[in-house]
Amino acid sequence: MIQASINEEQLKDFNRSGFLTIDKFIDLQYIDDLKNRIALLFKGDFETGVEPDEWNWKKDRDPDDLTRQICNAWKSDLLIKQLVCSPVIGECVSKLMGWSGARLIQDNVLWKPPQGKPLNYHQDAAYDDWIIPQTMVTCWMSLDDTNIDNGTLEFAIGSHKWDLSQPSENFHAPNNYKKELHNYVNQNDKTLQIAPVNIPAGGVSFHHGLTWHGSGVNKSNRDRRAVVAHCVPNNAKFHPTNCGGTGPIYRKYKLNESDELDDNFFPLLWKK
Ligand SMILES: O=C(O)CCC(=O)C(=O)O
Repeated sequence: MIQASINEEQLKDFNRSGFLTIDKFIDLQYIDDLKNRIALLFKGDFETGVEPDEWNWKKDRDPDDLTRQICNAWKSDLLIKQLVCSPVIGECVSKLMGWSGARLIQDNVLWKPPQGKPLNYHQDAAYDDWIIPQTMVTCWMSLDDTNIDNGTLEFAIGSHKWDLSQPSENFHAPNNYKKELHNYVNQNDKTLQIAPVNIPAGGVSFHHGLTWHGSGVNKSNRDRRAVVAHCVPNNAKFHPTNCGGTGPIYRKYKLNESDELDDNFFPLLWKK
C-alpha cells in the first residue's frame, strides 16, 4: 500500500526544516477506496462496529463548513487501519527522529470541504504531556492534490527548534488561525517563514512534534482530505500523573499497575 524509505538528504532536510514532503507515498490504486471509507465513517457507518475515539462532525448536527475530524478511525475501519498501522510509516518516522521503533499514539482523518474553516497553528507534542517522553512525529498523507487554495497544511520553517508551548484551546475554526503563532514569534523574538505543503494526492508530509503548523480556509471548490498517523517512540510510557492535552481521552487506555502503552490501543508499527 505504501512504498518509501528515507535517504540521507531527506533526513538532513527534515532536521533543518522540521518537516519533509514526498510526492509519492500511497499507491494511487487505494485513494478512491480511502475517500469512500472517509465518507462512510462520517456517516457513522463503522465497518468493525467500534466507534472512533473522537468524532467532531456529524451531518445535520454540525455546520457544513467545519473541518471534519475523526480520531482513531483505525479502530473503526480496516483499510484506514492498514494504512496508519503500516510498518513503512514506523520505519520512516523512526529514521527521521532517530528512534529504535515507533508506535501509533493516535490517527486523524481530516476532511476540509469547500469553504471549510481553518485549524489553528499548534505543536502536536503539546497535546501529549500524558506520555514520557513528551515527543511526537506526524505522518500526514494527502488524498487530494493540495495547495494553499484548498487550505493545505502549512509549517513554520525551523520551528521544531523552538520551545514547547501550551496546547491551543481553540483548535477548530479559530477567527485567526495564526494568532497564537504570531504571539509566540513576537514574544520570543523569532523569525517567521511559512511553507505550505504542495503535494499531489498520494503524497506525504512528515513533521516533528515541535514544528508549528496549521491550515487556512479551503477557498477552492474541491474537498481536501488527509489521513494522519501521529507516532511516538516504541518504548514511550504513560506519565504517572499528567493529563493535559488529549490525556482526558487517551489515559483511559492505561492498564492497572502498568505504565506501558498497550499494543491493542497504541499499535506498535515498527521496531529495529
Ligand atoms: O490537515 C490539517 O489541516 C492539520 C493537520 C494537523 O494538524 C496534523 O496533522 O498534525
